[in-house]
Amino acid sequence: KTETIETGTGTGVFVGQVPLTTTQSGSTYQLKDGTRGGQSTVDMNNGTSGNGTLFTSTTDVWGNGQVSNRQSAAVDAQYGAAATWDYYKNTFGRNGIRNDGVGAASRVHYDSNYTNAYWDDSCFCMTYGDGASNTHPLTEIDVSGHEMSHGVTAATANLNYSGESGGLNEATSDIMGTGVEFSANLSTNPPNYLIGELVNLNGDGTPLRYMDHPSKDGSSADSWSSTVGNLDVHYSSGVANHFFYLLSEGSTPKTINGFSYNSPTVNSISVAGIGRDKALKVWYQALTAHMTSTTNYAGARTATLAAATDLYGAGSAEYNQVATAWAAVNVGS
Ligand code: ASN
Ligand code: ZN
Repeated sequence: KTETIETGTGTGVFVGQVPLTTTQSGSTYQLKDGTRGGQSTVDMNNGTSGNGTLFTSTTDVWGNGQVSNRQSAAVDAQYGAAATWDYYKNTFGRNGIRNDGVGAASRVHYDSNYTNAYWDDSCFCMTYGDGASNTHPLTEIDVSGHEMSHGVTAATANLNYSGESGGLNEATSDIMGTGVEFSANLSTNPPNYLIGELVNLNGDGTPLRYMDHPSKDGSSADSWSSTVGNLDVHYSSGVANHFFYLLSEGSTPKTINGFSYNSPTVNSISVAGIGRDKALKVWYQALTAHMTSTTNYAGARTATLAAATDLYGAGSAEYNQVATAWAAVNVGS
């Protein structure tokens, strides 16, 4: 059959109504994006094995925003994958997760009552559960960006997923996932420095993580100490998430898109901030050019200073703010 690239319309659980790049094959439409490395979304039908079933439709209209419609979570996943692809391409010139032009598959409706999402290098695919009672899918856009960024990390610095390097691996996913969320700028999901704020994984409406003040989750570290590497990687990430927030926005409390931020002051150090776009460029350059599998927090400081030198010059205002932001989370100098 002849395949053509089409533009359909989807309504997701979290993204609202969005355009989707789809494939028409004969009289059937497929949730497969020929403009972004063939990225597709499949239905795992609440099972845990196999490659799932590609979403198809007789019309190029997908989902209705309700979780009871199996296509709605698929719309979120397909749109999140497209937004992640576009973010890396447009911001860093990166052509897909491995920079080889190949798109990853997204698998939705994995298992039953599965309250997680994950990236898997071996299938080059990402997977979303349906959450509690199969009614809270994990398909929020910062989760898409977070998980796919694990693939980027694996293809670049390959930070070991334990100890301080594991915290840096996790923080990289939170940082880049937040970059994806801001770039998508959804009216249904005003971008912010919280992680997973719409998924309600805690069951009480709180986000999974707070980049401006990581310890608000009850477990994450706001600043470095010699024992931070003993924490779960989703908590030792707090040091780098806090660094990134401070480097982006500075330490003065502020409200952005209706979200209020208030970072704890450490070592009595104030940070001015260089803006989110520059902070993201510094992190990506550090990840792809200077970090290795064993980089720890001291090494992340060195790597981001080297990145700031690459991008803005040694002794630039940006370089100095990188140093100040690390000092403000008790790393280095
Ligand atoms: N959702 C989790 C994460 O990406 C899965 C894991 O524990 N690796 O961090
Ligand atoms: Zn992660």
